[in-house]
Amino acid sequence: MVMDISGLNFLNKDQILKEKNETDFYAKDWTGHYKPDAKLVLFPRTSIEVQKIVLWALESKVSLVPSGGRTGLSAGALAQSGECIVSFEKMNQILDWNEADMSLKVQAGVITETVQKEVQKKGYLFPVDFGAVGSSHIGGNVATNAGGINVLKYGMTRNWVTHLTVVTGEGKVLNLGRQLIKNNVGFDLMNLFIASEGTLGLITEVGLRVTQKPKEQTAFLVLIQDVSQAIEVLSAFRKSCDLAAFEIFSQQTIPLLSKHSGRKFPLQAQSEYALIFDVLGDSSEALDVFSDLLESEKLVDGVLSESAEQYEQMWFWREQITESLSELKPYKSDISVRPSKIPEFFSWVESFIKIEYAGFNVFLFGHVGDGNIHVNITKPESMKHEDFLLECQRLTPVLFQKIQDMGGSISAEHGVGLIKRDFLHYSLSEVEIDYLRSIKNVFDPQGILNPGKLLPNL
Ligand code: FAD
Ligand code: 2HG
Ligand code: ZN
Repeated sequence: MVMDISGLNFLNKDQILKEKNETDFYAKDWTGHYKPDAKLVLFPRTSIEVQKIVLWALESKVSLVPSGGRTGLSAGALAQSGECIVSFEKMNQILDWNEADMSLKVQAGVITETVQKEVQKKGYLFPVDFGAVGSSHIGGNVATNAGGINVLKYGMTRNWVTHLTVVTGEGKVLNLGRQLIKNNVGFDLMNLFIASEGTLGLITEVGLRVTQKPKEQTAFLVLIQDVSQAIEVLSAFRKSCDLAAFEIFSQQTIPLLSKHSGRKFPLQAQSEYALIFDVLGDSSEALDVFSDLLESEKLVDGVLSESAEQYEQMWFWREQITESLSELKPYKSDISVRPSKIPEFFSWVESFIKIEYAGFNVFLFGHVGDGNIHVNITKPESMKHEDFLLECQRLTPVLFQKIQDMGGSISAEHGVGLIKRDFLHYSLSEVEIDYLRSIKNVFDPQGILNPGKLLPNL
């Protein structure tokens, strides 16, 4: 079907892309696996232009897919049925900084790292942090409620949002939150749009609170033999130290990263898992805990950072895992359980893969401190990619059933998008899914916003 774009004459030439070889780039995220197909990409510069785009889409019966930095891992920003992409790339202005309020206001297309740097220049911290901040947009972070490495201390993106300007699927502009710290006037509409993955409205402006920068920050990189020790080590440090991040990765990731970078892992001893965590403030108490744990053989070995350079070198082994695995095109799942259940989850996954998927490799890593694990599985070398995808289809319901049995969630921080929408019932009851549908109908009654994402088809 040809799309009538005469109603888009409020946009300049450089705000519209029509050629397939150009639109494909904007029609997919990091998920891979899917074939992109978008008719059009639009680049609004203001909230008013976004509103006009929605009104045009309603009139022309066109579906819109919001697109941020396209680093999403759930195919949320994917267009595969000739939709129109709304890219926020040109909405990249920092709008306001207010020292007294410790608050920043930006357009939705500002890159996350730019927000971090801007806030740092002012002497403060924006603590949402993860491997893709150099490309992801703040609007995308809000739309997915991104987590990352600092959730243990600072919470998820939601925790930092004080304002959203949103254009709903009806073309109405809402100013929500108003950068207030306290604002209890009935239901919290602003929070409904956080983690809504572009299905309720297009986020055009974001107000963020910031916090104090820690005076000192020390990274500890330690080896453990058994995953149950991860939780013991977490508890031991948490009792007396201010922990920001607490992450785990299995030893199998190390040769991959070494191969990519030529770097040498700083610890020699053999062990099943490594933990990396940040201690804020004075590290003397943490050093005592560290020595006690080494002495009682709860830790195999460990180092701590003594300079900014060492800190960066140590975190490299955690931050770069996704990039290093990407050429192996792994099956990925992002799940959470209560931290106390992590050991049960690890041993279940490992023995399940060993028994049912001999020859496959499982890489377990993630934010163990908050119970969020990333399961990455790669195929045996001899297996064809299509066969691997079929095997993964068989695996997903078994994995999600285990998560349901453990009282966990099938999506911890990456969202639902397209890849998990048909599995929502493993985490939500039918009644809850019905309420989600009702909310969708309130804000997007014609279903033009990111159709087919987040909610299972009826
Ligand atoms: P996109 O991928 O462009 O879009 C994501 C979703 O948001 C889509 O549904 C899209 O339609 C919607 N959307 C985007 N912009 C808007 C808008 N302005 N209004 C309405 N809807 C919008 N995620 C984590 O949570 N923690 C991690 O630790 C983490 N690490 C990562 C590491 C790597 C190497 C990579 C590649 C990804 C990682 N991610 C992580 C996933 C991803 O970076 C986050 O989900 C991020 O928040 C997505 O932002 P984006 O701008 O790229 O959004
Ligand atoms: C991380 O924590 C990201 O590194 C990506 O959330 C996880 O690649 C993954 O599976
Ligand atoms: Zn993560």
